[in-house]
Amino acid sequence: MNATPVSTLLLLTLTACASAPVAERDDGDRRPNVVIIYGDDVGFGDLGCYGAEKIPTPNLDRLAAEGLRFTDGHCAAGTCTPSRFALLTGVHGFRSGVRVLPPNARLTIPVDAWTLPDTFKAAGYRTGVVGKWHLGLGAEGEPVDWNGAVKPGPMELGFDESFLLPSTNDRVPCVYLEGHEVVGLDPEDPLFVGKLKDLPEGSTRYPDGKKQPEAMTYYPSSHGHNQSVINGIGRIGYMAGGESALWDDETMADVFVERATRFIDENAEEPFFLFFSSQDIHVPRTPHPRFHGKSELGYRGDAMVQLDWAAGAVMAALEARGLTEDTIVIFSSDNGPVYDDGYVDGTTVLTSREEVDRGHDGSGPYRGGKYQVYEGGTRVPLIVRWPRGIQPGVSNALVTQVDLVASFASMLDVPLPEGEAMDSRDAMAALLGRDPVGRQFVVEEARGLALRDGPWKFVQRPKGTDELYDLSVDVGEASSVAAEHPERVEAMSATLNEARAVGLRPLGLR
Ligand SMILES: [Ca+2]
Repeated sequence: MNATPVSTLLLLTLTACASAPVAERDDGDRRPNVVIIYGDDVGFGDLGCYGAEKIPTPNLDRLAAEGLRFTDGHCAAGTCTPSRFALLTGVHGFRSGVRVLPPNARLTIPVDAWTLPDTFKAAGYRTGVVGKWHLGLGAEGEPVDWNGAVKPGPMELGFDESFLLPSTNDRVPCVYLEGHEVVGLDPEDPLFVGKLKDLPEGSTRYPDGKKQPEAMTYYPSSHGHNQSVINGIGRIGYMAGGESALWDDETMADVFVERATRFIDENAEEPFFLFFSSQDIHVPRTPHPRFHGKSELGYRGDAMVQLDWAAGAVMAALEARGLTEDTIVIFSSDNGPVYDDGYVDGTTVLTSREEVDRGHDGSGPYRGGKYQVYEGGTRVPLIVRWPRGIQPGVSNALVTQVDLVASFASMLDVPLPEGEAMDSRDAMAALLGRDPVGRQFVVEEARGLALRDGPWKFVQRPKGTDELYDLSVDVGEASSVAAEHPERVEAMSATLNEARAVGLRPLGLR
């Protein structure tokens, strides 16, 4: 351990603070339930409590008012798969070359890796995941048997229960997966997912939008989401068969809320961990018609209103069971905002250089969004509510979702196995509002890597000029000051390279 005496002392202090609320509980060994409500492509500025004026989000605003709203909370990466990988493993995606996965990709998380649900299970929790997965399914070298047992997947990674949108809503297969099985599949109409040339004879085919663009009746694709057309929406990847199992896009939020409510009801007597992973507001945005026109921003804004409704419904399920006081609810997102991400759905922003859609900036004051290593890519809404353990307020602490594994392991006195969750640090004191500073260093990943060191932001450009921003005076990363601070650039570059090699935790860097 290379930790300096100061950081060792600090870690000990943080650990002591973090375990206090559980130890002080007056009802024996009962531990708080934990529910993560995870948005998809929800930007810093997409919630009312973060400044949105054209999207009503009363339920999330209430969550923030009753909890701690972070202004410098980060997901691990500017895209979905590496971000979720890091959330669930405490390891940055770039270490394993994790990238956004194509349909039919294998499970990216090794089944023997330590995970967030493993942490809760080790503390005696029931664990469940409902919603978007996009971390792959099945073993390397073995084709996934969509008509049999689809595994390994979340059930092999520590989740007791699983109800999934297997990939993304713009990718095939467009079916739900419960446990290891596709829901509602008719054995007479088997499901095929794979290459166009391998589609079996005689099974239901979904028209290729490239050849039959008129099949895309919901709205057309803007760049290549056209390999299969399902429910009038073009998708990435080819599928055939499984007609009885096809999901209905417009009721997806209702289906996930119903499943989450069932999980809460069935596990109300025991501590539980629920990962509620919404498809909103990822493309294709297909909010239920009852949400149409509820924002001033078309499908994207209306999908955000739907997500807010879903969050409210999950909170209502907790309230109905009298679990509000006993449950830590975390709301966040897997990456920053995007507007046109493959469909002509009414957004006016068509390139990543523009950020404002009809007066609404989904990344708020921050630069960029999804796919980008600027703050808008990873600085996302982060709200933590726990009436019994958190004073409501606003925290400017620098925190990252990579730290959830080590933070909950610390809170629940679960030892992390040697070498696991290597990028995850115990940040529970910051998450509970008892440490106003949080991390000194945070790695941000997108198409490239960046490092935060307090207010300083270093963007590594292996094929170009490295960038440096002082967020204390340039929150929008408008002008790089790398030329004025060569020593800081060199130092942050060295820290990032070192972290890339061994992880921040082994380096002892806060
Ligand atoms: Ca995403």
